[in-house]
Amino acid sequence: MSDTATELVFYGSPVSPFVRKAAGLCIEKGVDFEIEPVDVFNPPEWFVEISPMKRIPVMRDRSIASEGVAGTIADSSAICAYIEKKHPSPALYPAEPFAHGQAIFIEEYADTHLAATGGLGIFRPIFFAAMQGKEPDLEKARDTWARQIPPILAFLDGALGNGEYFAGDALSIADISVTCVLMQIALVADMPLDDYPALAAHLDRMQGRPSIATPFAKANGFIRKTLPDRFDLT
Ligand SMILES: N[C@@H](CCC(=O)N[C@@H](CS)C(=O)NCC(=O)O)C(=O)O
Repeated sequence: MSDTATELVFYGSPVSPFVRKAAGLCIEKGVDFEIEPVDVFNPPEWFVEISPMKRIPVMRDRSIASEGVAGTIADSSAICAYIEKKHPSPALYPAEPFAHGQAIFIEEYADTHLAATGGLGIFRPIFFAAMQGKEPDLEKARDTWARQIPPILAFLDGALGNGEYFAGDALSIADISVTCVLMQIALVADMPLDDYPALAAHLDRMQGRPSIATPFAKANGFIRKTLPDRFDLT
């Protein structure tokens, strides 16, 4: 490791919404980081050692250790909570206790329910098929968009209500998580949100932030090489 190496490194790829979430938090805070590519489906041995769930991202804080398990944290939520403690300003977790609880819940909802539904039901059937030179499974993706995604979008739209942010009155980890995970669908398909005006407006505002736009542009550049066009799921 050279003396000038960035302190925080995320192992993974910006194609992962969870890598983009951690990257987005750092960009909002003005914290330097780098992304070191790891193919999670064909990982090197050293990565398996630091990723107990065999997932990306894993973060390393090189000020703690530059190799081995020491200094590493797996899971984007744990990574983001760590970075918040280490670099508290600007705060991306509400100080008010109830808003804090809400932010953590919305983050969890995005990372689990939305990510599993959109990832396994839309992103993977389209992009993984294309990567293998196969026809995208549009039947599955369209069924997911038509039947499983609407209640999730309706919940998120209702959670926003008339508010600008998901929790409290400022940007938080909840806004970053929802946007990163939702945009995984937009990597492979058109994502009309006309029936969810609060969520559509939130997404629009969030897409204007470099914390969202910059990592997403990297993912989009990668995806477009294999999949030049997005699909219409309606
Ligand atoms: N809860 C984890 C989820 C991480 C996750 O699922 N990452 C995906 C990539 S988006 C992964 O590594 N998948 C590997 C696999 O499915 O085998 C987090 O927030 O970091």
